[in-house]
Amino acid sequence: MGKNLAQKILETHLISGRLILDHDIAIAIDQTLTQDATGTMAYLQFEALGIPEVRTKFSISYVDHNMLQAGFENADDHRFLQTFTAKYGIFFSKPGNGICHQVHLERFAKPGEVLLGSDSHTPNAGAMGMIAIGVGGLDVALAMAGEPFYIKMPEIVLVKLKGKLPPWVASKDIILELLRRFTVRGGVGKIFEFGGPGVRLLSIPERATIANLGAELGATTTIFPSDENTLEFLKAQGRRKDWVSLEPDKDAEYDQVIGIDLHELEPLMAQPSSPDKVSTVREETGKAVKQVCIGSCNNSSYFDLMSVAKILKGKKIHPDVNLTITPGSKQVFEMIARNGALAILISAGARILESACGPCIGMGQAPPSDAISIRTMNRNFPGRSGTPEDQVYLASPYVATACALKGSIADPRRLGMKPPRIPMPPKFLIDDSLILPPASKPEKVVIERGPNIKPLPLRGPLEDFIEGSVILKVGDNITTDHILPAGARVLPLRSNIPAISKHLFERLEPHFFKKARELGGGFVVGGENYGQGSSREHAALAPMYLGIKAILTKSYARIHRSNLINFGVLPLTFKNPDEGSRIQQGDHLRISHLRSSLERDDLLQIENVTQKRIVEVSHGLNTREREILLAGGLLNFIRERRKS
Ligand code: MIC
Ligand code: SF4
Repeated sequence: MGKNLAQKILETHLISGRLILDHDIAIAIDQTLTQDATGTMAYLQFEALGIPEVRTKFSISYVDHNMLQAGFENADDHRFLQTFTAKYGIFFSKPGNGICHQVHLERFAKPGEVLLGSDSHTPNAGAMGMIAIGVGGLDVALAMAGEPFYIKMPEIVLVKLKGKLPPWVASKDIILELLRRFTVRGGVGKIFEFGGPGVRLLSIPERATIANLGAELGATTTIFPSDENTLEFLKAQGRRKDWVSLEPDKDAEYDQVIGIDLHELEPLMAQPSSPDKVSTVREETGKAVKQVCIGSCNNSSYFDLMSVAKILKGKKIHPDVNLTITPGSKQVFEMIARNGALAILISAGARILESACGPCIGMGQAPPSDAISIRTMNRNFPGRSGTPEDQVYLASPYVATACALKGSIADPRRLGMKPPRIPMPPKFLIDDSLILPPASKPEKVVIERGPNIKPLPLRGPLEDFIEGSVILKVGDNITTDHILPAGARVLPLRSNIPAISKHLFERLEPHFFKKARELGGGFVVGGENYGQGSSREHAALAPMYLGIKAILTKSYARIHRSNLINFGVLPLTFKNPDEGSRIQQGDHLRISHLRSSLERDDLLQIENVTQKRIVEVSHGLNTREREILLAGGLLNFIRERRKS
């Protein structure tokens, strides 16, 4: 039987288990990446393991999220990261060097390798023919310590691309089409592997746009073959030696095959406030637009910004529009500065931002009230931009630029010009001077810890009896942005769990923190796909810190479920989904003989004391996950294992 691409890479990294759907597997990790907002915790966790140096082939720490230095906190965290990485054998990409996924694609992603990153858009590197998975910081810490990564073998879905994209239709529209078909939970437990003749027509940055937004499907990852286009890109990055050819076998088998006829696509956009609320630009045309933001780890490449410059050349943006443009990396920034494209963007009226996440994560550029913001980003979850009741649409750079010119939602096909063609430069501008290698004398490095960096809280072993009230009941598709918001106010507290916990669930229930404190913890009830979106483990650490013992839902997003287990919070699902509507906020719940029940069976019985009824829940934990929970979390589990 022929092998698909994902199987080929997983097979060469398999440490235990079999590559059979839903079987537990452990895989070896070649590379890790962290960004600053998840990195400080990941490195504190790594430190707690007491290992002198990382055991991966390559590990890197990027600084791109917490870039607004309105107080000492972020700058202190940057110093911590710089000194920590120097000491432990990790590369450090300085603030200003760019957004982690863009820089990683340019400089480090390697066909055939496996990358684990503490950011949900790590699959961006799948464009380069690698298995790249987004996880919580603790999973990255363990990978740096040489531990394998554990996962259930995902379903492999072949997305067969046929034909050619019509003019003004971008690769963003391909992934928006997939989001329309699959929704934000349709990809859970799946790897999307792209193939078919249409793939050959997509450049690496175009593939990255698709791979990046695969995270919005809830997918484990997305992967493309490593072919001539990959070689061309790597050569231009001066990395010819990193190329290997990687294709699925001709008779490769897949769990599912779907097709997209590229020539049938048209410009699409995701309406507020979910990446899967997809409509055609045609349907939305004419609505007034007040802000356009081009950039983020999605659509901030040299090709994207050159296209924007070509369209804007000699024109001015609409007077009612604020246009921001973020080059994805120093490489992109410097190249457009040197070739004059930057001058075109400035002259058209754009506000140029530094190479960082910026508006994507609410670090500035919150849009005005009651106004439409068009963004080339990957997430438009409610309030993420920093403005409550925001109206953020996601679209390609073509659409975004057309909107900036018109002052309303506009179809780029009506711009009255030919779409720009940006050839691959024979050589990108290569200057890695902002990427610092680890210290040659690590023993001399003193780690700088500012007062914002507080020790990592841990819980003890799982109790045999837990009880408490349902402090909060929420609906379907709750994102980690709902659970623990980001933005300029909260992000600087990422290294300080006691402080950040005050913001837990604040968007849904402003008194959550106070209630949790008064009640000494309790339970949270959710719906389908609970915890979608970001990999931030703070959305599990803060509930643990406030005494939340278990979450009860209909289903979970992959990364958040692992994060809950890693920090000793039980992720339970209702056996009968109707129970989700019966259970009420305020109900008092009790679970007895928890430890022995967990060891015995998949089902647990919860006593709803208020309603005087028994609720059956399933934990769906495998043996390892059960042991982690019994130990009170992954760090306790690993330490116990190392002692014995
Ligand atoms: C995001 O896009 O939501 C983030 C911010 O990059 C997160 C990571 C974080 O919360 O620090 C992600 O995607 O994992
Ligand atoms: Fe940064 Fe936004 Fe990309 Fe997350 S999605 S890594 S916040 S640019």
